[in-house]
Amino acid sequence: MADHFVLPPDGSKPFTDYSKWRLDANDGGRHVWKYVDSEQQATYDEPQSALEKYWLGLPTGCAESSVAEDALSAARKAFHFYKNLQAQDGHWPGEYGGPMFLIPGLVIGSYVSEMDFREEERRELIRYLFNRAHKEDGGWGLHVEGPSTVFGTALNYVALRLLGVPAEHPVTSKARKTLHRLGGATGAPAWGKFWLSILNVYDWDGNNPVPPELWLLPEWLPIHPHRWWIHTRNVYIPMSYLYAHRFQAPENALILALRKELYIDDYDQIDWPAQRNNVAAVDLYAPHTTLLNVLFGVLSTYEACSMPPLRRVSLKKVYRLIVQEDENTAYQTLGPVSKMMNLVCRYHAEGTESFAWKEHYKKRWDFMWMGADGMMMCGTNGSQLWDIAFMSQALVESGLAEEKAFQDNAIRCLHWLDQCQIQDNPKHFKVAYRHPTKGAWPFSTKEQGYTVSDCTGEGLKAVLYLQEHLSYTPKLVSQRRLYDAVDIILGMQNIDGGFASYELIRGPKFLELINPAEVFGNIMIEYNYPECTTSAVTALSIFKKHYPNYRRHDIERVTRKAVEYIKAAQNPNGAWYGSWGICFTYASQFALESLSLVGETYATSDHVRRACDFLVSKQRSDGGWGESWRSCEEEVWVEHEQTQVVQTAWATMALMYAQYPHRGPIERAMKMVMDRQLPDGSWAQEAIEGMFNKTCAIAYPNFKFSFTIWMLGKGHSYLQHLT
Ligand code: LAN
Repeated sequence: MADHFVLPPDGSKPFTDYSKWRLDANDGGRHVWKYVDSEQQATYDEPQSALEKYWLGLPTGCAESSVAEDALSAARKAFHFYKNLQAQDGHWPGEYGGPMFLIPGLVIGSYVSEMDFREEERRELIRYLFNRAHKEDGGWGLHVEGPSTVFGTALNYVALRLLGVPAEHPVTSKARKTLHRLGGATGAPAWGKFWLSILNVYDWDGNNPVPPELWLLPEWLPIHPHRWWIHTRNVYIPMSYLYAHRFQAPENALILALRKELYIDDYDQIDWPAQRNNVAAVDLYAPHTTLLNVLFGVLSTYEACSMPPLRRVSLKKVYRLIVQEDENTAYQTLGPVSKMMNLVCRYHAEGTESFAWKEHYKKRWDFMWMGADGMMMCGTNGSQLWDIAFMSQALVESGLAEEKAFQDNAIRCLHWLDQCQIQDNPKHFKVAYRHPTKGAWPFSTKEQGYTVSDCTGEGLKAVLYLQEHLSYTPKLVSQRRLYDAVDIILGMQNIDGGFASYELIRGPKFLELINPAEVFGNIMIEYNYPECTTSAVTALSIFKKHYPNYRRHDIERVTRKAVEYIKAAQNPNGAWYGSWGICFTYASQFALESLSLVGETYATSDHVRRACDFLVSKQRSDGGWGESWRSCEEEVWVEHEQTQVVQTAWATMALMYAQYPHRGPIERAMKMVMDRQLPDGSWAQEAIEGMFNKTCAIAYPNFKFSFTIWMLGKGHSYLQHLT
């Protein structure tokens, strides 16, 4: 097959036969796309499902009907469509793309570890990068909607070359021009420099030190890495291992060619140490502080004189942490960056015949998603729990779950949520610096196995709604397990009342001064987030309604303090700044849900009134809201060119939590969302929905179903009760 494939000039048409892709999604929510070849035909002679067709961008053949008459009918029509996208096991699979620095890790990490791709995967990875290259300049940014950067362009260029695209192809030629205009790969930020060094197309001397010895510091020290934000430390653990070994792929013709292509200057003439702090202006978000530069200076001196015994001990320690992380997560690891770095470390230490190499090989698939534009690498192994939790609540709150046609769907939601709850602490627990997990829900799957505060909150809410508010569902999640979830949540409140993402805040704020990543903000420690805080406390208070006796006083105390934190976190503009979705619209929905718990509404609370007035002031003439991802970066409201269905749903939910007394804005918003509904009941994909670390956008395509259905269903009865 590889022999007949002539690389097309662009990615407008599929590079494989799309009717042959099948999704395996019924193994605890694991997502694996497979290509049916002749030997497998027997296993796959079932026709493609609507679910598969939808995500591949093929016509689904689902029924179409005329415009819905009222909001509830629109919600019903939407769910009639959306239930076709539910996997047999109950969850809604989906793409989780957006960041543009993940395919390079996948491709470079695989290349240097002697891991191949299937031919169809290779082609569609290429096609995805072709399709994501910016029309104007041929480069790539930090994420799909961001302008071309050195990080995005240099690394995705390398990925294409490793995947077999020649340097003279129109796509690579155009990208290379942009890379050179931006100054060449010497201006890549630290993580870019790192991947290029691994591949041996950038000199290790051009990197700031990443010493594994940090792990030998006493644990009580405020800067000890176990106190860092979990994603940052899990990236720096394998990074320090590979840095200490100065791991690099053996030179070959392709590597030598890349050394010529990536730079403006002659590779052998580059002054590498001078490149350590060279980051292109378009890439830079969080410049080094003086403190960090001084620290790097000291560490560089240490590197120069190197102390082998200390290095040996610390390497042992970081390698142990890598193995423990792999084993705790069944070789998924916490995220996509650590996934590929851990994989390279295991390859370096144990080779291609090891169990670890083979498991890592298989688990790459969990991050690879086939879409209409080709194959991408996702931000995690999916957003399974997060999506099903919102959808379950939407089903119950809209009243749709009571309808005969949808009861089976609701029961399947509950089954999935039941199996997803983590019932034990990690295998390697305290030694791996892990937070307890017993009773928690994770963001994606149980196998990945990390506690997230708000995922536990939304998971618990979803189970309570399904088990307690519906007459026909079995009580799959026992009282004991609900208590375990409550214990987890109660244990995650920080002293000032807020909730962070995966753990308690472990380190001091000044650690942010040594953020070495340059392209992300707020990554060194955990922070409180209004979104996480809301999911946690709203879950507690719904739980308390059904189980009034369990840890009642703790729940009341925690709720009070959380609400105080929420109030204190309100932005002067009246809204709340959101870190995980875009942006003021997203977080204000959550914050107002928190305030509604303690009876603070538009009529009674100044906080709520200011928030509503702000939101209403941003409603556009078509009834919708439209906020750009740039709000997160700039920390002020930035309008989007178009209004967005998902944000309109969030803003309207916010107004309803606030018991906003005027029907006009709510009615107009609902009408806008209904007007955009397509004949099959779905909504078209609009702008990207999610964010992280201030600068990077990430896709939540299932939100255009869950939040619209929720808002239309809730809005329908809200307006009926408004006098
Ligand atoms: C996510 C996705 C989900 C998200 C929410 C649950 C929405 C949030 O409320 C808490 C934080 C969390 C779990 C989160 C943290 C950071 C993640 C894992 C991501 C945004 C998905 C991808 C991102 C990860 C850090 C990407 C890799 C990049 C690095 C900087 C390591």
